[in-house]
Amino acid sequence: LRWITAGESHGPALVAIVEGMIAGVEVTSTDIGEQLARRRLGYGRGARMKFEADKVTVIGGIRHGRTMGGPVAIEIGNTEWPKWETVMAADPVDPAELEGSARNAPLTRPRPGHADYSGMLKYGFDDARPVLERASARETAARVAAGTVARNFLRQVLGIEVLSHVISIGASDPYVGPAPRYSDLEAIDASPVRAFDADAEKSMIAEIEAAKKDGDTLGGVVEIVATGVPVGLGSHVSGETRLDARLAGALMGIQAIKGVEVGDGFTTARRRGSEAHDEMVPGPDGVLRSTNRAGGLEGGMTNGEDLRVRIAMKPISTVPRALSTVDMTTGETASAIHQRSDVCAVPAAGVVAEAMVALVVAQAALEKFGGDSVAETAANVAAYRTAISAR
Ligand code: EPS
Repeated sequence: LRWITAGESHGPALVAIVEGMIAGVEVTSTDIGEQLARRRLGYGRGARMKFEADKVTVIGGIRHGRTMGGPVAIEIGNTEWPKWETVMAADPVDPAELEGSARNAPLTRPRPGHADYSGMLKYGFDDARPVLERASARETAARVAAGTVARNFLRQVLGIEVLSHVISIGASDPYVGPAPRYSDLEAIDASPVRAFDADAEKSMIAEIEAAKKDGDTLGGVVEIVATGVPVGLGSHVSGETRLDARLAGALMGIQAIKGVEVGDGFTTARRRGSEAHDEMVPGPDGVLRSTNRAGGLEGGMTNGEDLRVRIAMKPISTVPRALSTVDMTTGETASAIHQRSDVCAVPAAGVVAEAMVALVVAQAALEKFGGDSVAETAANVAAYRTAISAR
């Protein structure tokens, strides 16, 4: 399974292509739209979320609600496009048409924390526009669309569900307690900060309100959980086949993510071995664990427990109270670019992270079980389950 996205924040559309999905997976544009709607939720989002609608068109790979085995291509139209038609035109435009356009004014004051500065130098631009258009987290809409195909495959063929919840925003009191179940997802999505717990939610909202008042932005921590994962996805045999490495890579690839923790991660580093691992006890259908500190991953393979990973998101780098920078044209001290911005996009990042986890787990599942159709892959999964339950 491979996936790729194309498109700019203020271009006509984003496109996602998922290649290598088996035939027979049930996916509709409504399913994709529902996931995209979840990504738009969240207290602290900026004005654009109010008027940008995600317009989904499936371009290929799905017929009558089922994948056909070919690449699945999904387009998400930017409803903002008419305002950017000239500034972001693919074909050359008459310079007179751009004259006096505020939208086209060169952006020469890179935002600390953003891709602007390195991108301008690396790609040889005097204007940060071509960098920020692609660096923008608008692109995550395409990832969520791609992730929906993986999600539906995991549910239909393996009974795997992927969910997420926000642990903390800024310096809010972090959630401590058991990981939620898939049945909790509706309640989590109903929380304006996608919190699992009312106290944690209150503390997160207070943080966002305070940051907003101060013209500031916030990051936070999100936990992603996958339930129903069979033993043996990923492999210990090489660094690049380890599922934890692949999950970390995919999650770090989300805009603004600065850290990934598998299971109890950094807390486990402070524990003694006797307190760090998940002891095994015999159960009716195989080995049981009394704890899940490892986050469902041992030796780079799933161990049958829930997958549990956390991501750390940095505060959005478009800070309303603009930071100091250098104007790349004049070389003088300046205030960083500021247009509009979100105060906090941590709740949305959880939905994006679910998509990335779904894609990576689906990729590992297809490697393990193979097949070209739902019937064939499901039969392979059933045979494996029977084989391991006999041990
Ligand atoms: C983004 C900046 C904002 C967000 C955008 C991501 O856009 P603009 O600069 O046009 O105000 O609204 O997010 C989305 C449009 C989205 O759908 O998530 C950025 O710089 O990352």
